Amino acid sequence: MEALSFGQYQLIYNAFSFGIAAMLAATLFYWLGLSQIAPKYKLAVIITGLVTFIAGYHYLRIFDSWESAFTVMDGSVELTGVAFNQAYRYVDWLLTVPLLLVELILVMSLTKSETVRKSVTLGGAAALMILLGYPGEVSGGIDGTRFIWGALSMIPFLYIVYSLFVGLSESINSQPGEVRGLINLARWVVVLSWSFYPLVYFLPFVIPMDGGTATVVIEVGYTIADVVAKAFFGVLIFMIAFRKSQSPATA
Ligand code: RET
Repeated sequence: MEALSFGQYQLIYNAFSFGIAAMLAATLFYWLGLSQIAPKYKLAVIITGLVTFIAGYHYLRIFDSWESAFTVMDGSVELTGVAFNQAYRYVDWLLTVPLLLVELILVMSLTKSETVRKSVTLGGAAALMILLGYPGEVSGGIDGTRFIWGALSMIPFLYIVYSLFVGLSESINSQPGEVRGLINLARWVVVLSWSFYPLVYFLPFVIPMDGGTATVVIEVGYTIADVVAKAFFGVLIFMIAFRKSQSPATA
């Protein structure tokens, strides 16, 4: 990790603080709203809250690790020698990314065997994607190692995007009218917010930038993507579950 300017240090510090607040508030919102949800959809909403709770915990740890990595005095930022722990993000994603897909699948109320099959294949691909990205991220440099692991991780990523678009489109058409639009939107939010991660990962290769700028792009970029992919996506899941709970046909 390179030394940062005071502004760069602060920007990342505040992004992490925003991450903690957004994830913990989202958790409260979903769980406090559980009484509005029919029993059939409670599991999807409980998992939605678990995802943001796990993320809120990890943002607390990330924030802590960030503070330990630097000393700030009179506006000058120095490295303490304690490494900033990149692994928290990947541990978080390993747990939450498969759960996010399971959320989407559960709220669609498919048949039991289809639910299990889709959860296992998509959840498994998501876990593989994160495991393959990890060695590239922690290697530190913007170099060949980062590029190759990132490229390998793109394979399961593209499989997931493909499955969501082609595989789930059929099930979406059989959904009740009042939630079809919302489920379609949730599918788009997954694809667009998830595409943001590889974009952030590869951006320093495309646009030459110094180490400090690359750190800001990566940390702030992942944080924004996390809030959209977990907290905002969770609100959509909550709304789908809520509408289905209100409708006599699906409750
Ligand atoms: C990596 C490595 C480079 C290639 C790809 C990646 C994809 C990461 C994704 C992460 C999604 C995380 C979510 C988190 C929280 O909700 C690992 C950056 C494709 C898609 C959704």
